[in-house]
Amino acid sequence: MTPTLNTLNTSFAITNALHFAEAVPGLPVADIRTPLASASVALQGGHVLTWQPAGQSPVLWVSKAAVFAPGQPVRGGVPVCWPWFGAVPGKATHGFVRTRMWQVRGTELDATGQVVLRLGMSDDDATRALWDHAFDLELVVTVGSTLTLALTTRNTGSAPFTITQALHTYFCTGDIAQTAVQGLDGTSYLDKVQNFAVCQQTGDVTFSGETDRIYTDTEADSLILDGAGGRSIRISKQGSASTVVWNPWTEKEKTMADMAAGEHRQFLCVETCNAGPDAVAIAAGGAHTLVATISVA
Ligand code: TA6
Repeated sequence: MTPTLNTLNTSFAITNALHFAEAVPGLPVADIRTPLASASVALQGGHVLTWQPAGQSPVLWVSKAAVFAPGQPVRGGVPVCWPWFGAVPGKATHGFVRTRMWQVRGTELDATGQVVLRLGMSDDDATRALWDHAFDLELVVTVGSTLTLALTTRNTGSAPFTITQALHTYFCTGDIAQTAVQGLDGTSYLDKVQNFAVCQQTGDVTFSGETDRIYTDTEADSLILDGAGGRSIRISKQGSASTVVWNPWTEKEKTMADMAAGEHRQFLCVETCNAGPDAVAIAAGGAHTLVATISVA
């Protein structure tokens, strides 16, 4: 049962820092505004929608055509893909948690003025019908002049399980054709556009068509060079062996009802994951944490 806005604000609001409102009826969102940054986080999906550090333009991108409705994934921000990344026959792409309601477990204004929001969900009959394991999933979002997302999976069952996962981050860019991603030079990737052919990256990743790549065995920072926007965005990570880089370009964009015409030019995804061969095995009683830290360089 989703608590009412009144209950959420009574229990978790922070004066002059965080309060809950409804993006649309039935979709509560934590609205965060401090001297360091502003952000918004939907309880559905544990979904960070926006983040804008003080003095900067928005860093996370959301489509003008995004759908905000119960049970619908939102096109933008940081969708949480779990317990699988990508397509699984007969099941929702990117897992089931991005369309389920998460609970608020705690809120805090820390000593440095950052807002810390703790969200979580665990297994129930509905999730076990989709994926027959007992789990607890917790996302800790730390909002300040940097943005950190820490996703912890706990295996609360009596048998091991294996997951793939992603913090599927959509970043604003002034023009995708003037955008590059550094940090992946010399690595291997599975190219979804070429039926997952194994390829080698040489130099920066640049964009001149649909780009959909799982870079495997990659733990280094990525740096987005936004030439048209005149800034760089750094993505540091822990507990992540894969990096996905995605832009749909023109033809794939046309197939997406929740992406407006031409929007592919204004965003790219650099995703902090464990995908493809980089699946994570978690023993009974074990845990794993995936962390992404985003900063404007
Ligand atoms: O991470 C890239 C990708 O797997 C693309 O293939 C594309 O499907 C994208 O995710 C968006 O997926 P979604 O289910 O959110 O439309």
